[in-house]
Order: sequence, then C-alpha cells, then structure tokens
Amino acid sequence: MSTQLGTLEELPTDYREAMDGARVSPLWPMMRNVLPHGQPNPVTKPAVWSFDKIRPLLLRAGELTPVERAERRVLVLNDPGRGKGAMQVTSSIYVGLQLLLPGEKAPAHKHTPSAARIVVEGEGAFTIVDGEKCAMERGDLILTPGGMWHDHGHGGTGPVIWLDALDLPLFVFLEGSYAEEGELQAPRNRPDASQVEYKQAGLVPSRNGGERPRYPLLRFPWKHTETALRSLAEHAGHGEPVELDYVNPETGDSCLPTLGFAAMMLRRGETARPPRRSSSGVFHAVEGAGRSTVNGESFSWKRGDTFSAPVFAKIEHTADGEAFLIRIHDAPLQQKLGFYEERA
Ligand code: 1HN
Repeated sequence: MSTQLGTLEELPTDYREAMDGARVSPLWPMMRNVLPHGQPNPVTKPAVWSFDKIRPLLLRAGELTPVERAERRVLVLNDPGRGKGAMQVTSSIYVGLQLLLPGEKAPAHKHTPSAARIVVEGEGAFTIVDGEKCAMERGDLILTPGGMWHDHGHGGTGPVIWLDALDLPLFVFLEGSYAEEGELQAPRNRPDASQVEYKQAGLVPSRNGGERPRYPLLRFPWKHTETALRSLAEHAGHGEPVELDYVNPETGDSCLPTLGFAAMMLRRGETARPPRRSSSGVFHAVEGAGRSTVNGESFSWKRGDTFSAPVFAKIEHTADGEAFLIRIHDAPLQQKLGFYEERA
C-alpha cells in the first residue's frame, strides 16, 4: 500500500510559521526520505580512486607539510555523493592514504574510533600499537582498535604509503569522536603476535582459566593471507568464491567491532557476483588488475587502487589475470544491530 503523503507546501503559511515558532515540523512530508520503501536509498555514490593520481599529490604533501604540522599526513578519499571534503567514502567508512617519509615519526595518540591500515607501498615503516611493534609490509592489515595508543615510525629509505580505514563517520555521527595525545611508545622487545602466538591456524596460547585478550592479533601479514587464499583456490571450483575473513583468532568474531575485512582472490577469466548486501563496502586492490561494475557503473582498477560500493549495491568483479582485493565493510556493525542481510 503506497498512498501519496501530504506535502509541506499544501499547509497554510500561518500554520507553517507557527510550527517554526514552536520548533516543530510535520513528519509526513519527510516520511519517505527517512523510511523509503523496500530498501534504503543511499547518499553514497560508488567511485574509484587511482593510486597513480593520488601518489604524486601525497609526495607533494611530503614537501609542503612536515609531519609535525600534520600529525597524520593523509589525503582523504571523498565520497562523490557527499561532495568535496567529505570525510567518508560510505555511510560508515572513512578511508585515507597516508605518507610517512624516512626518519619521520607520527606522534602517539589514541582515539575512540577504530582504525586499520593496509600497506600500499614501501618498506621500513612500523606502527606501535599499545607497545606492540608491527612491521609494515606491503598488503599487511594492521589494526588500531579504539582506545589503543599508536604512533608510526620509519627506519627505511623510501616513502611508505598506506591506506587507513576507520569507523570515524559513525563516531562523528554519535558525537563520540575524540583523541588524546601522548609520548612516543617504547616497544616491547619481540616480534608482533602474528609471528609469536598466532603463527599457526587453530592454535592459540593456553590461558589456563585466565582472560583472553580482546584484540589478540593486531597484524595480519599479507604473506600469510596470500598463502591461505592460494590454498583455498587450489580446491575451489571455477566461479566459487575464494575469500577469507580477518577474524579475532580467540573468538572467530570480526577483528574489529564495527568494521569487517575480507581478502578475496580472483582467478583469470573468473567473474565474481557477490550477493547484494545491506553493508557498504570499500575494495582495495593489493595485486593485479580488473574491472568491477557497481550498480551498472564500470570501474577499472589495478594494484594500489581503491573503489567503493554503497549498501545493497549490485556488484560484479572481473580480473584481467590473477588479482587480490581486500574488502572493508560494515557488516559487523549491522550484525550487532540485528539488520544485516543479503539478497540474491
Ligand atoms: C588516525 O589516527 C590515523 O593514526 C590516520 O595514522 C588517519 C583519520 C582520522 C582520524 C584519526 C593514524 C586518521 C586518524
């Protein structure tokens, strides 16, 4: 049943003025804006961001703005649906590209939103997360859960660039976003947990009745992910999805509370047609090249590029050869709120 709801214009001028004076407004002209029929009507517009275009701009930022004057030297990816300067790529996901030059230090801070980084280029940088020193190698996914101290350093020789993904829009919406600044951290003198406690799938340290850490694994080395995807691909039929979720190894839950991460391998000549999901997504090409259509719009991408998909998007990915994508999404948040769904 779909009746035509009354408009604001059809109401008498004196009544509209009286409402203004009382700081109220009628729901019915706005009803379908906030509750569209059947599925949401996203503001987010899909787009692709070319690494080749952004890289020189980042390097120039390296000359124009010392890291001390930036705290974090980042170019933010703006959702075209929200326009220039939008601090988000989808409804809930912020993405930026960050540059750190040799010898630079990005000061320690902690904040309420959670972050994750995917290393795009360069060697020798590291990030220290609550004392855990995480080497940053290309393709690695490194978590900075909300409330954990983090600073970045660089002992290498060339520029290092990584992609930051945060649940920042959500925290801004909730008026819950803030940071505290602190001193650079002294790292614990040992490799990160991916090299120590969680080297083998299925094995976790014995706790003997003790508590399990909330964020046991902060760094997911790309080497491990690629090996795992290739093993999966060896035994997956043509057209079957080859996809792995990044999870908390102690619980199997998503590795961050609001954001989910999945690594996907596309094989030559294969087209992936995922279901339409209520979650929004951001795809980052770790390796290879291809094309994706999002709601009928075609986007070409290659290594280093990033593209977005609004909620309930119809998506198809085709790789030119072999390709690897990491998908960042907000299904964990939607699952916690009880409304995540997939449609054919
Ligand atoms: C942040 O803390 C980092 O720590 C990067 O590298 C990007 C964007 C918004 C808010 C905090 C970082 C950020 C950020």
